[in-house]
Amino acid sequence: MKKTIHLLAIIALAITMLTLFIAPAQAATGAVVDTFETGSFISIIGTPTGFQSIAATDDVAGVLGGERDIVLTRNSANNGAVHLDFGLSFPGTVSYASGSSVTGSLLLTYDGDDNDASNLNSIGLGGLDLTSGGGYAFALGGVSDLGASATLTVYSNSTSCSSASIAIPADPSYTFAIFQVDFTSFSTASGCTSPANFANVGAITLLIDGSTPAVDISVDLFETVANPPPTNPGTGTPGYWKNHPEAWPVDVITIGGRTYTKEEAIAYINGGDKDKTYTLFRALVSAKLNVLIGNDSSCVADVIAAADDWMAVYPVGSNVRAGKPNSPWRVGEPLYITLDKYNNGLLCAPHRN
Ligand SMILES: [Ca+2]
Ligand SMILES: [Ca+2]
Ligand SMILES: [Ca+2]
Repeated sequence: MKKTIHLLAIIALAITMLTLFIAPAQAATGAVVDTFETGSFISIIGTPTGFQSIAATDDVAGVLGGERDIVLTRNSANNGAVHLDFGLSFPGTVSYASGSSVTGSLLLTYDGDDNDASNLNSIGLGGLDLTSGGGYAFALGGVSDLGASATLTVYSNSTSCSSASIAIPADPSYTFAIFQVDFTSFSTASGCTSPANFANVGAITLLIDGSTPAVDISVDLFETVANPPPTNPGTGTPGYWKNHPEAWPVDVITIGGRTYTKEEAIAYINGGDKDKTYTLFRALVSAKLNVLIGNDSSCVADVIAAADDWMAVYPVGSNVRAGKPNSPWRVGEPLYITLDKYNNGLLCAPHRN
């Protein structure tokens, strides 16, 4: 057993220099859950034999919720060793190791500063929005000599939680890799009756499975991944889009549930303004094209949807006149004004010029 641990330390030192040169994740970084810079060394060894569990909490600045809860468990019936270290096997890493014929698990919980590793406070993080800023996945960096699985569980409250597992393949060369799991891959976890809402998160757990005897598992990164912000190539007005058919990103466009070819749409854009359906049509076509080429749509997504609903009832050419007290344009005009501002680069995306 001791030999195994010593050998591990030697391998760790030998590989430390190599790991420094491994490229970071390609995706944009979202919220950090844990970087495992510091933490408690915990060891279970000897008698009483069989199941033993040790719980601890680490208050660490930079860890999600300010505190990491730890439960290290030995499941095998013998008196062998299960170790947990931070930074000893590899710098900036939590490492789990068990002796031959010894099995166990490591549970890390992020549920706020409750000073209680034995109980889960399912609302301890206070309704964190993991989707803000484009967050869409978790990234876990790690390695295992014999292979292991990590199960992530996200809680919105005690009855709404979702989980997903990451398989860490066996790699005796100890080359750290980054494993990503999308929020959409999660499903309702056992013990819960409904899925978690990733925009309202109260706790996150990471369960590392040590059911393979003598397995070594290290994790150096636990964070969320976000889509890069829109590049905002710039918006065009109806005048731009009708004069630059070659710039259209699509050949057909759907407005109010009806599909128009590029040529049909440009013909309608060239229509007059007495019938206000033409006015909203050209603004909506332009706004949709501006979004399709990669402009930020966050400030107009609702208005585009509302304008689509309006044009489903009043398709282009249905002769809606402005002015009358009960004219549908009283609803349509505010939508038009917002879309026109967006198309002129006055809202959340700049003008193309
Ligand atoms: Ca806690
Ligand atoms: Ca604490
Ligand atoms: Ca807790």
